[in-house]
Amino acid sequence: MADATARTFPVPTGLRWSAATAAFQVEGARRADGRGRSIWDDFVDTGRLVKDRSTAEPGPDSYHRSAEDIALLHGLGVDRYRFSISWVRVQPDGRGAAQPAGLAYYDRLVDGLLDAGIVPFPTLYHWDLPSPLEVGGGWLERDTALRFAEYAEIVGAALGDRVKNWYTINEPVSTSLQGYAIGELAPGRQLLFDSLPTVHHQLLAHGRAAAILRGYGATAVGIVNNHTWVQPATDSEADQIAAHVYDLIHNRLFADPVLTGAYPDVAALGIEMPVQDGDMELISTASEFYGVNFYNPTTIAAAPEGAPVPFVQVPTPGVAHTGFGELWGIQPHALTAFLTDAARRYGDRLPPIVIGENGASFPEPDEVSGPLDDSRRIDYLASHIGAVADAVAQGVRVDEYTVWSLLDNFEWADGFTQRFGLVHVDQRMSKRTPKASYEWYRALIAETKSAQARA
Ligand code: GBH
Repeated sequence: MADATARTFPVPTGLRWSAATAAFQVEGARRADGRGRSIWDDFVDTGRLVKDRSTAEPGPDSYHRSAEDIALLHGLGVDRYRFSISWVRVQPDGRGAAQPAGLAYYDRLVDGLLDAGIVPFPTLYHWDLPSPLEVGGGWLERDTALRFAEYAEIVGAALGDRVKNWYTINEPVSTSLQGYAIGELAPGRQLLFDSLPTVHHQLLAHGRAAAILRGYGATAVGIVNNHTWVQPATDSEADQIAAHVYDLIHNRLFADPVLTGAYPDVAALGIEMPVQDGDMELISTASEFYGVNFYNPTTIAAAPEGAPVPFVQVPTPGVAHTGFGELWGIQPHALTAFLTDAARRYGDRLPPIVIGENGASFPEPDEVSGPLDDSRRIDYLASHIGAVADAVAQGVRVDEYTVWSLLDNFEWADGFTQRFGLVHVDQRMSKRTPKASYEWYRALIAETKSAQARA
């Protein structure tokens, strides 16, 4: 059955395949080896901001079980593994000397991956800002970008001899909009448009870290943004304007500076970025790839008069949705539309695209006695890989596709209530049980590789 689903959709040839996780979501072991505190420790420890009040422990407990993760990746046959490095394991206070025990964990992980023939492709920052830096203003402050450069220096020096591919910052849009503007994610601030300096400081941190990592021998460094395809709820002028504004804020505010060296014109919205001399050159230094995380389309209507922001998100009509609710619609051609639009908009400035995350959660039990038949996840993945193939057929260069996630894990404010894994993980015993989608992805990778070998 899994195979039948896979054959319904085209599969692009020549792609590299990967699967992803992030440190805070899978590692557990929050007190091990001198690890410091991040804004996510603060968020979970309030005991009320996370849906099921879970604390990210033990979860997959990858800090102690990375050998199991590597074996699962090896079994899948992926070319690469996307994981993230925890800043507070490396620098417990977000500044100063490195913590050798924390770094040693990543050292072992990298060696284990290389031994298994898997290219390590870490993310330097996946949302876990050291708490002391947040106390000082977090990403609202330029100094945080400077601290980030220091952290990149330590990690580059430690791993740069073996790690050549890096993502700098994961989804600055989520940190800015959900973390600082509306407060759904850490650090839980509700600054609305006043959050926007966090955009510039994260992009600046990306630019500085990329230069540093290249200095340590990296051959591919890029940012990875969350992108969505924005459609107006109706063709009324008000909805079209609202959708345009949302597209500017969610997509172009993050992509334009990196790909064109300038922010889109947001002055009309009262937005001014704290740009200093040289920043835009650094931010737009050509990257070897552009990272795109894609989950769902976004349908936008004009907000009622007097609302704090001029747009509201409404369900995308006529589409099914994931376990995350009716706003997370499933519309694969929205991914094709985003990719082809980006290729048109940015032209030669757009480097090859790496899909850094794509995946879906559906309600699944915490305990299983064998492989879950997660056919809806298989459908989601197959149809989105097909959407990538459609974009490739229209001339977009996509080099890599990454499933979110290798493992069921701590889904931020939703705790362990949303499961994205190819591999089921129960919350308390950290037992890993591959789902049907794991076997499906394994077969897909094997098939495309043997097709390539024949070609
Ligand atoms: C990614 O972020 C994260 O990088 C990863 O850590 C996380 O586990 C994964 O995705 C799954 O959530 O307003 O209902 O339309 C996800 C970024 C931004 C995707 C908000 C969905 C819109 C939800 N998300 N977006 S909705």
